[in-house]
Amino acid sequence: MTSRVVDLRSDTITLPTPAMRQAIAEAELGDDVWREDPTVNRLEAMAAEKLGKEAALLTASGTMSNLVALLTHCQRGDEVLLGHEAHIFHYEVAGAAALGGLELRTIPNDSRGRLHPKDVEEAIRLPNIHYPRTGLVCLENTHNRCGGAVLSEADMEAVAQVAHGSGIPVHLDGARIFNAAVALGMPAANLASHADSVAFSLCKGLACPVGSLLCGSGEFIERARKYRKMVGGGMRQAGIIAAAGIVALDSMIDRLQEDHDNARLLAQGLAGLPSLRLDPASGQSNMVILQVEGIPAVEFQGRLREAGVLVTYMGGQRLRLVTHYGIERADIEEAIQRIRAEASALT
Ligand code: TLP
Repeated sequence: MTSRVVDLRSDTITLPTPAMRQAIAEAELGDDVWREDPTVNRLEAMAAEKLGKEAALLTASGTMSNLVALLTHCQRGDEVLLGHEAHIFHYEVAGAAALGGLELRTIPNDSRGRLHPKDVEEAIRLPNIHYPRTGLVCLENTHNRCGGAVLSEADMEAVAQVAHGSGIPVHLDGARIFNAAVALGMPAANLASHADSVAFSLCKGLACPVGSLLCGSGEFIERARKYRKMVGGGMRQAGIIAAAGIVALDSMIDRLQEDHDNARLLAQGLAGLPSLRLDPASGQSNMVILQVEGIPAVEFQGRLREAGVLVTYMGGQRLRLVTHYGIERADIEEAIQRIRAEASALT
C-alpha cells in the first residue's frame, strides 16, 4: 500500500519518459522559423499522417493551436459556434475575442459533450445586414468539462454535415483525440475526417513536456503558420520539443488504455455513495467528475488534499479526477479508499 499523494488534478502534470529525455538530448536541430528543423519537420509529417490530414504545425500549447485555428478560419467580427462547456470558451482567456475580434456563441452541450445538430443548424446565421457571419463550428473530443466524454464518429459527423451544408468549416479541439480514438477502438483519423482542422496535445496523456499539433489541409496550415508567428509562436530549435513528440506518437498512444482502465476502476469504486454523484461520462476515457453533496465542493477538495488525494475544482459542486501516465492501479485503489472514507464522513 502506498502512502504517497495521489495527484489526479490533470494529465498535464505528466513528466516525460526516459525515452523522451534521451530523444530530446540527441535531437537533430535547426531553425524552425526557416523550416530547417528536421525533427520538427518529421513530427509534423507524422502528426498529419496520423490524423489523415495534408499538413500539421507544431505550436507551444493547445491554447495556441486553438487560437491559431480560429484566427485562420475566421475574419474579425465573425461568430464562432461552440458548446457551452467548451474548453475554448471556459479556459482560453477569451483570446479569440481579445486577439481575433471573434464572438463566441455557445450552444448547449449535453452531459456526453455532444452538440445537437438541430441547435447548430438554428444557430447558424442567415445573411442579414444585422448579423455577424458564422465563421466556424467547434467540437471537442474527448470533452473535458463533460467528464472526458467520448463523442462517437456519428456524433461528429452529424454536426459536421450541418456546418458543411452551410459552407462553414469545423474545428476540433482534439486535445485528447487519441483518448477518444483508443476508447472507440478506431484510428484518430476517422474522427478527424469530420473536421477541417484538428488540434491535439502532446503534453497531456501522451506525457510530453510541451507542445500541440494543429492539423489540416496544406493551404490551411500555410496560413496558420503565419498566424502562429503573429502570436509569438515561431520557435527556433523546436526539435527539442518535437523529439519528445515523436516518441509519444510512436509509443504512448496505446498506453492510454491503462488510464481509461484506471478511470473506470475509480468510477466503479466511487459509485453509489450517498454524498457523491458521478457525471454520466465518468470512466469513458481518463476522467471522473464527482458532484459533491452536503458541503461546498471546494471544502471537500480541501479534505481530500489533507487525505492525500489531489483533484481539480470545476465550479458548482463538481470535482474532476484525471488518470494519467505515472498513476498506477495501486494508486487508484488507494485513492478510492481515501475518498470513500472522506465521503462517508459527510453522511
Ligand atoms: N486543459 C487543462 C486546463 O486548461 C483546464 C486541463 O487540466 O485539462 N483543449 C482541451 C480540451 C484541454 O483540456 C486543454 C487543457 C486545452 C485545450 C489547452 O491545452 P494547453 O494547456 O496545452 O494550452
